[in-house]
Amino acid sequence: MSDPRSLARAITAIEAGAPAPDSTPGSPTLAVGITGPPGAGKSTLVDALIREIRTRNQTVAVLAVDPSSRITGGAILGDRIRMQQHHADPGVFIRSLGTRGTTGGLARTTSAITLLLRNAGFDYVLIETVGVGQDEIDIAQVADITVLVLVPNMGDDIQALKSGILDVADLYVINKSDQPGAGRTEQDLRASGRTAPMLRTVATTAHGIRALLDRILATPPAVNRATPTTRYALQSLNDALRGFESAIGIKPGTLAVEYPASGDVPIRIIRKEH
Ligand SMILES: Nc1nc2c(ncn2[C@@H]2O[C@H](COP(=O)(O)OP(=O)(O)O)[C@@H](O)[C@H]2O)c(=O)[nH]1
Ligand SMILES: [Mg+2]
Repeated sequence: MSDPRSLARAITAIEAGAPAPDSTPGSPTLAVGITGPPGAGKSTLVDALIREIRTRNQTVAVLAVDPSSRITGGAILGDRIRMQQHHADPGVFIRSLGTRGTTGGLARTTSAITLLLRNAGFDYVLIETVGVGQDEIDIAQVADITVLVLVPNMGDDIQALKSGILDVADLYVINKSDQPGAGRTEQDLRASGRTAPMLRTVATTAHGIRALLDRILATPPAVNRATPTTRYALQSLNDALRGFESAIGIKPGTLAVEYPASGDVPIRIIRKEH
């Protein structure tokens, strides 16, 4: 594994616009996206997962992506303090990414840095993102497995979540299951037609964390997802489209890259109807 300082320097360079590294074929890293609404307990869950991974003598890098830092800067600071206890551990690498000061978009940066961490040979890369906005759905593409963290009694709040984020999840976690209403959230998810597995956790006591990591390991990386290098290239193309939309004065998100699973079908840039 690369030493933390050179990793940190390489990450700063990527944030400043340096291109993604080439990917090492066959990297065994499992990149896991941990997404969900603010306050659902994602950082606490990541912290518990770090412990569980270390108990298994494996290594982990964490990317805390939090666009809310755009507004307060507080969320990232809080995460940093909470995760600081791992700093003395050479098997754990933690980096917060703000949206400020990144060149070419958060999605591009996250996907390039994830490649870097895959190359560095960590067993896991955990990517914590706030499950709001298109950026976050794009980031779910970077991960091999995406975990959506929800809480008890969500009811209508589930409908309020971007449906995209519900659909990209490979696993649903109902965290804070020490509070009543976990069954209600599960019912609401099922009622909305979602079929991915659901697990309950209490991140603050690590209840359910071992089962969660086992479940993550048992989940096949999403089928039809592109390789990390292709995903990075697609991300860059998407970022370029945002620039193009702005240049010709059309609504952001109108254009999309259509990347079919089958190699026989052409790749196209399409204009979505709104
Ligand atoms: N009761 C309870 N509180 C939790 C649990 N997990 C996290 N919390 C608390 O929920 C709050 C938000 O947690 P945080 O990890 O910062 O959420 P994030 O915004 O999703 O990263 C904190 O006060 C945590 O201590 C849980 O399983 N049960
Ligand atoms: Mg957090």
